[in-house]
Amino acid sequence: MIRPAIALALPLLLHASDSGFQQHVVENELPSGYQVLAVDLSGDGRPDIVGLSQRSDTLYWYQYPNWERRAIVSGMKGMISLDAADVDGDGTVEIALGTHFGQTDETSEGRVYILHRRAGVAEPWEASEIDRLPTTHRLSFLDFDRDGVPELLNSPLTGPGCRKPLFDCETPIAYYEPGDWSRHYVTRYLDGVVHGMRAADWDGPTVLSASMGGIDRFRPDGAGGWTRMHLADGAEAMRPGNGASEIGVGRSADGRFVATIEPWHGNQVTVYCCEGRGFLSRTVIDSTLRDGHVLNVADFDGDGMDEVLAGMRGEPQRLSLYKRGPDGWTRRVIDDGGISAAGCDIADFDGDGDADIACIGARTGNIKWYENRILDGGR
Ligand SMILES: [Ca+2]
Ligand SMILES: [Ca+2]
Ligand SMILES: [Ca+2]
Ligand SMILES: [Ca+2]
Repeated sequence: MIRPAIALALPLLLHASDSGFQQHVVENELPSGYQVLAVDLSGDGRPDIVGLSQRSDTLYWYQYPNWERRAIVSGMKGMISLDAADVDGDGTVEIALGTHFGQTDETSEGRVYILHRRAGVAEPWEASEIDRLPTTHRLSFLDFDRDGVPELLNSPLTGPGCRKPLFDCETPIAYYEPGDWSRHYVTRYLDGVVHGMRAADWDGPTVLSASMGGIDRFRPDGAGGWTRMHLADGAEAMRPGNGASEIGVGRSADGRFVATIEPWHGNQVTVYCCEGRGFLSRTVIDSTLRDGHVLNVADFDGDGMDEVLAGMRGEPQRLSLYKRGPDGWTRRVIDDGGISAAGCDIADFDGDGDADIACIGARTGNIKWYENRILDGGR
């Protein structure tokens, strides 16, 4: 068998090392998985896993440690995104859930629900609809005014009137105040498809967006508004093949770096280095993804610097971890073909102090968690 010349495609990579992670199956029969969320729903202090499928009408959670599956809510259509936080201060989390997804406002109602837990862990939750914002796509809680109550961010895929194939429109990021859940805006003026939005703590609460217009950073200005900083344009190509698709921010020896998947559902893992240099250095550290859909940044080996996790839905369905060294970035393949990763989340599932990974597969219809054994000496 003739293997492709990976060295040509990955000039900055040395060689793949042992995975350093042990795989565990959580679910093998959930079609069209899209997002996983690690959150303690049972109250034992360990993260459980919520798994969202685009084809199922039921939202499931899986209880640590045996991953027994239970329904959170049923009768939902076109689920696309969720996040969890305790918004009413009673000590248990609520879940925000986005449904009725479609790529434009012609095809998507974009309903947003808050799910409240009832008494027992096995009972279905109560769903309250709080908004309809077409193409609702990324929900994330962030206490950006730091009053102890998290606001809910909602980043739709496209804005009003957006149409295929060029998606030439302005797209907002909205937020809701817990309580009356009134809708406000971080911005109304992102460029075309906004596939990625991440709430982060970057010298305070920060919202990062990845759109056809590239990478933007929003910070609360302290007076009820937001300050926007355009960090980079992303991939340069003919629309709609331009810009960025997923986004994360991490720590390096040279200050903060930003990592992305580019362009929309793209083939590149890209790193912008670094904050002290104005993110002027753009480095494509892998260009072999197909339908890249996962980008997470965390410190997996405990050295205080962050690595980049990236995954793809398309063949060869590879999940990889990238680490910056003195000679560039090296890749560690964590899963080679066993998950068409649509979403991953990072948590310490086994409680040994290091960051583990949970991912959900689209075509593979599965959920796995990957036990971090890097500090145990590899495999
Ligand atoms: Ca609560
Ligand atoms: Ca708040
Ligand atoms: Ca590290
Ligand atoms: Ca761990």
